[in-house]
Amino acid sequence: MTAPKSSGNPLAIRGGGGPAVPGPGAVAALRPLGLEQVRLHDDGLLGQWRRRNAEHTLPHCVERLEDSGNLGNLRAAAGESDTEFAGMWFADSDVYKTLEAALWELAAPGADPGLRDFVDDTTALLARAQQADGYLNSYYTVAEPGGRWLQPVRSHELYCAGHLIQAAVAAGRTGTAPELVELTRRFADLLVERFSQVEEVCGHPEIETALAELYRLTGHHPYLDLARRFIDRRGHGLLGGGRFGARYHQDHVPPRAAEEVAGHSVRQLYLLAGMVDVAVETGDRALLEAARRLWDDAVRTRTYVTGAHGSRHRDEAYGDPYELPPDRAYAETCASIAAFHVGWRLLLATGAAGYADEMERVLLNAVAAAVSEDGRHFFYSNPLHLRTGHTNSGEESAGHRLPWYSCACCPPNIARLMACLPAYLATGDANGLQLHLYATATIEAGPARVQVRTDYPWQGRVELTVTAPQAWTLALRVPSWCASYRLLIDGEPAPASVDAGYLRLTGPWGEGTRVVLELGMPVRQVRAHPRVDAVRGCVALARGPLVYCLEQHDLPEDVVLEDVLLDATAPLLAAGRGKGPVVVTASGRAPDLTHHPLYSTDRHRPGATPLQLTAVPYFQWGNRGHGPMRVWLPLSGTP
Ligand code: FUB
Ligand code: ZN
Repeated sequence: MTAPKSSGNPLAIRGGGGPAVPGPGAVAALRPLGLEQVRLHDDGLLGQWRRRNAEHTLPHCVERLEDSGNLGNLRAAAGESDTEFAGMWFADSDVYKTLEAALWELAAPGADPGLRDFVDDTTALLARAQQADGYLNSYYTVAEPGGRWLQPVRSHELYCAGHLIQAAVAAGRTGTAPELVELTRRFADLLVERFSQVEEVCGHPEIETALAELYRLTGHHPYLDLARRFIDRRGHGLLGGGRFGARYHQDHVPPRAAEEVAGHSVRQLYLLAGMVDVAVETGDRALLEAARRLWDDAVRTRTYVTGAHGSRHRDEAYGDPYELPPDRAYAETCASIAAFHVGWRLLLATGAAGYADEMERVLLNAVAAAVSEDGRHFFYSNPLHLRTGHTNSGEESAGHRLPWYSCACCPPNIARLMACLPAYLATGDANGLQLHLYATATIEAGPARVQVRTDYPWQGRVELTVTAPQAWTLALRVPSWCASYRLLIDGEPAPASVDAGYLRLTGPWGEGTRVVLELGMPVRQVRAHPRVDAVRGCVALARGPLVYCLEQHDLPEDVVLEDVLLDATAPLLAAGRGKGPVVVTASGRAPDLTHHPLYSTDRHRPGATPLQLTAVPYFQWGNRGHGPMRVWLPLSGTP
């Protein structure tokens, strides 16, 4: 078989950078720095997560791809084995996400050389599994040959292609595995040929953002045109409703006209990512505004305090406005990751700090909670309350993190996000540098060098050593949760005011100017909008960007977690950390409600025995054994 040549790339591949890098002609407020410019050190929380991902999560995913049959599927597609197709019909996407993670990871200093073998072997396997015309999908090669492109609602063919493209973009940007870029382009060219004029879309968005990224990498315009077409074809009923209905697939209203997020939350958020990418590359203000409007709607009415999206188990969907039950929260890990991706894109497009606030919230709470401390166990759904007596420990409502899932979309998604974490810390332009996420890191941005040292998010002190040209501006995000802060320059208090979420400090910069930002982090009682009925009369404890929770583990054995009431007026203290996390102590009480009738006219009175409560960061729950947990705490005095 001879493969047709790729349509050719009129421009050289634009290497460098990390994920979602706007092209040279894009209308974007900020420019990413890229992995090669940001070094995340291992001695902070984010650095530790990145390392744990490299040493545990990513190797675990690689092993699971073999054990679960994903790689076997591709071998069968290559005609090298006759094993039956294993797993979900979109199992190839797990391979692509893991491949993407490995490619980002290989850009890190000291990366495990074994990853290179995985990349090379998998790339070679994909090349063998690819069909002569560029088509690549093991399910429709092995399990349903002849079914190609026949089931756009269900098939996930373009979804899988999208993840392949994202892996190839990582290969291109890190200068690794050019063969992967080449074979992916042959498939992408086939998509352009097949779908440019045929009015079809995929049931699961993903191809839109992927094609826009491939355009950014290659400069090949048909990829961007097709991405835009896929967005504009949505909302016209092309998917035909089907079992799940048009809203599930965001096919009920054109994305440009939509006022509310709807349907399957991961699909909605991947679509939003594509909308922003296409908008900035084409200068399409209306499309960008539509994406901002939908995002605003999600954040205003359908986002958990942990930053997670999508409350309904049924259809893995967004609920109605304010439908945010903590115990039945679906809050899929992939939706949290997608929310982070959308936040990043909107931040780049607009420069507005609120998007970075959301990135931080979802990363440090919802995404972080989805991985165990050992990096090898994962949540798929992320409840904010695991009830005493929780019995449904199936995959969609697991009471503890599982090593893998029959639908394993989340673990490799975590791996690919964590592998390129450094790329999200900062942005830069000719005039300066904007620091969005705080972590111990070294950043080289053109003529400037910034060394960041911090114990964030445990402490609010961020120390920077800056070497920069005289006319240069350092922008430091002051998170929206922060009510008071202090700035010191070379040891002297410096006046500073926040401009649209950032402190903007312009030189003169001497060699090694020392800047210290102290973000006040008192413990806060956070209340939900009263329409979030499920948590009326409750507060969530938060400190800095972290949301806290109570675990049964920290209560006396005879106290039932659901009986605990927090004293509304008692002081909330952050307790020192030693080697562990900063915990929050509070006082409360726990009337024994075991025999309280399910319904009665009595108002139960809080018991008299005071109780010392210890709350731990939500992201750490479930790491000291299995047991009940809750974020939203009823206040004493509230029936
Ligand atoms: O359909 C592919 C992935 O599987 C979705 O993004 C997840 O929600 C899960 O359903
Ligand atoms: Zn998932």
